[in-house]
Amino acid sequence: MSVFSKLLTPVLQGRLPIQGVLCLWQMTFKRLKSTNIPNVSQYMTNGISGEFLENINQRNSETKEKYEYLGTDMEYCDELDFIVPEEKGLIPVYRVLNRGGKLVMKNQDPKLSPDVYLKMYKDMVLMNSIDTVLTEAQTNGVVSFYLTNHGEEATQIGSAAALDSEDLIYAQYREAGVLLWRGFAVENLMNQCLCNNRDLNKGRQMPVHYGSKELNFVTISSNLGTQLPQAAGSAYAYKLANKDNCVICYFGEGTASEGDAHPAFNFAAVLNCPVIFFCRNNGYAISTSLQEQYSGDGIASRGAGYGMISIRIDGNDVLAVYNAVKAAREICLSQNRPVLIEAMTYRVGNHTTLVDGQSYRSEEEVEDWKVNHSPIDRFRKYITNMKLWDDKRNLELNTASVEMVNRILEASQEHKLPSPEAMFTDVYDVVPKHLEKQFNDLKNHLQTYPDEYPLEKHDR
Ligand SMILES: Cc1ncc(C[n+]2csc(CCOP(=O)(O)OP(=O)(O)O)c2C)c(N)n1
Ligand SMILES: [Mg+2]
Repeated sequence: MSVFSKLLTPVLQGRLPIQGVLCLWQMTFKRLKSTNIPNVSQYMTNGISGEFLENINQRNSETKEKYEYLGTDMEYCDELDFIVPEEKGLIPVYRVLNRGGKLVMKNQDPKLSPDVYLKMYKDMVLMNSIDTVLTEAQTNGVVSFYLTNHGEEATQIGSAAALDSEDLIYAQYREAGVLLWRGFAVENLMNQCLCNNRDLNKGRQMPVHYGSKELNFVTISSNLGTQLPQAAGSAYAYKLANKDNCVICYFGEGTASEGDAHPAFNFAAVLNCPVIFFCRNNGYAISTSLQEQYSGDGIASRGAGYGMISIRIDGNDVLAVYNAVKAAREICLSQNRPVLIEAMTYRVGNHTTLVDGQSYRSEEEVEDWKVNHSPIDRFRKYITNMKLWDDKRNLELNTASVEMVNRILEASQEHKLPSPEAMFTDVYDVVPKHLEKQFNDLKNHLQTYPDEYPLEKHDR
């Protein structure tokens, strides 16, 4: 029996006055309005006419009734409308240059000076040369460990170029190009990888764990994700101090699955912190592919859930990276809020020198990215079209760059390793008793067994 019949039968039988019908009608209508979806379905199955429902929906939208909830106003909807992520479509990828290195939209041209374009290109080539030389050095036993940035040069150089030198950087480990852009000497980089006595970390870190106080680059931690909440905290401190600078935090898409990512995103958004979360989505977390890592639309889609302005960009297009970070920086500082950038790129090299082989991906896939999607090649085409570059200069740069890196590597090998004492200093203002004891034990041990250790290679 429909609602109409239920109400009208008692009236026709004289058991209920017409005022009672109106009262019941109002109650029914009110209930439908306030409880929306489940009741609509329920009444539908009880046989309410389509016209009746249309009237209710129309009335609801006319009155624009809101679900007021503790300071927020939400719209009602009268359809059982689940959010189905795949129906929303994938977030598009912002680009400036197409694969052929041509500007797609004139109004997206950042119009940087020729000097900046040339520095961008040269730093990308330099990064590539350092990777090539140090990978070989690891094979030859000169360094204990290394990891390359091959294929991801544009994410690093494009983002670094868009920042102010006083902006604070938290990196993961695959962002050495950011340091190079800031002026970190190749010597510093080599000394760190060789852990010698010129290493700014005094040999107390694994290779590639660079850091530079002078260049506002916080020393890398191996533990994935630690940089994320630290970056949110630093950005909060910057905001409280009214600094005109933001923080940028780099991380891989695999690291976005670490527990630390959640508090970082949430604190940054809730406390309105000026931090750019820059995710390098390079397709893999060691051997784990994207399909095995997440089932949603990548990392950019997560931003909205936290209330963060977000964008997905072509990480192999250095100008797209530049424009996105430049704009993100402005949003951070003018609106005091975090921005999430997901840069789509591809890790061409092995995860590290410890993880050899490509059993988790095909050689064809790697080759395709290397040959057809190279960020360096794309930008070279662009600057060549602009008549800033040519093949001859390119050959000279590549040769000179590898030679220079090799020279610096050789010179770095001349330096001694830090003294054993360096393990015990610098952490505490005054060396605590237990460390002092350990140091004395070590000294005695080395004096007793001097031939067992290559002490001549260390500072005294
Ligand atoms: C807390 C923690 N868990 C696991 C590891 C081991 N680990 C080192 S790198 C890595 C993959 C990270 O992938 P991603 O964040 O995508 O960065 P990518 O290497 O691709 O640049 C893992 C699991 C670690 N270092 N720290
Ligand atoms: Mg990754």
